[in-house]
Amino acid sequence: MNATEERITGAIVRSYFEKLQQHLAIDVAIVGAGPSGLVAARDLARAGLRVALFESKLAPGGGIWGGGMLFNEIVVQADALPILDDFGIRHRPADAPGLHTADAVEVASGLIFGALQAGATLFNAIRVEDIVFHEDRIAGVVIQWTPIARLQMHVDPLVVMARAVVDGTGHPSEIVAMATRKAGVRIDTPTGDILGERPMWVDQGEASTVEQTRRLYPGLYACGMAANNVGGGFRMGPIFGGMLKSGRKLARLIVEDLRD
Ligand code: 48F
Repeated sequence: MNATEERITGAIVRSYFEKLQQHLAIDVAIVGAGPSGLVAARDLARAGLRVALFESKLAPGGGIWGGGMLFNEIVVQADALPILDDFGIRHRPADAPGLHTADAVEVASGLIFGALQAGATLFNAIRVEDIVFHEDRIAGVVIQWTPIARLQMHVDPLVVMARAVVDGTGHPSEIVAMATRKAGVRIDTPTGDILGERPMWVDQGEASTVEQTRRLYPGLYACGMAANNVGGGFRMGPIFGGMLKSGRKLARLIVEDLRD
C-alpha cells in the first residue's frame, strides 16, 4: 500500500485542510478577487494581517481578463502606475495624455500572484452566501462551494469569522446588500442604504470609486465597483486606476481600524 496515487491524494487533502483550518478566524475576509480586492489583500498581508480572499469563480481576477469588450488590454492612469510597478506588472504609455495600457492577462495574473506571494490566501470556487451578524457588527462570512449553490443542493454552509469583512464583489455589492436587506442595518450613506450605480461618466466614476471606499458599518467595508455602487457613483468601463487605488486605500483604513 501507500501507492503514489494514495500519497498524492493525501498530500492535497492534508495541505488544503491545514490552509482552511488556519483561516477559520481571521483578521480580514475579502469577498471577491477582482483588482481592488487583490490589491487590498496584498497590502493587508504585508501589514502582517491574516487575510483570506473568497472568490466564487474558479479563476480569480474578476473583470480584468476581458479588457474592453474582450480586447484584452486595460487602461491605467499615470497616478496608479506605482501600484502596477509594485506588483512588477508592465505597462506602456498610450497615445493619450496621462493614460497607459497594460496586458489584461498580465495584470490579472500579476495581481493574483502578488497577493498570494505577500501572504494572502485565496479560496476559489467558494461563494459567500451570507454574513455573520453579532451585536451590531458584521463578524464573518458564510461560505459554500459555488457548484453546490449553482445546483441548488440543499446543503448547509460553513462559517469563517473575521474582524473585518470586505465587499469586493463588483457591481452588485452583494455583501453590503446582505447587510442592509437581511441584517437591516443602516450603512454610512446619506440614505442609510445602497444608492446604486449611475451611467457611465469615466472621470467621476474613477474619483468616486476611491472616495466611496470606506467603512460602512462596524466590521463592514467596500472597495472597487462595490463601493462605487453603494455610494451612487458613475460607471467607468475598462479603466482600472480607481480600482487599484481603492484597494490600496481600503488596506490603509483597515490597518488603522484593526490597530485600535
Ligand atoms: O468586479 P470585479 O472585477 O471587482 P472590482 O475590484 O473591479 C471592477 C472591475 O473589474 C471592472 C471595472 C469597472 O468597470 O473596472 O468591473 O470592483 O470582481 C468581483 C469578483 O467578485 C466575485 C466575482 O466572481 C468577481 O471575481 N464575487 C461576486 N460575488 C461573490 C464573489 C460572492 N458572493 N462570493 C464570492 N465571490
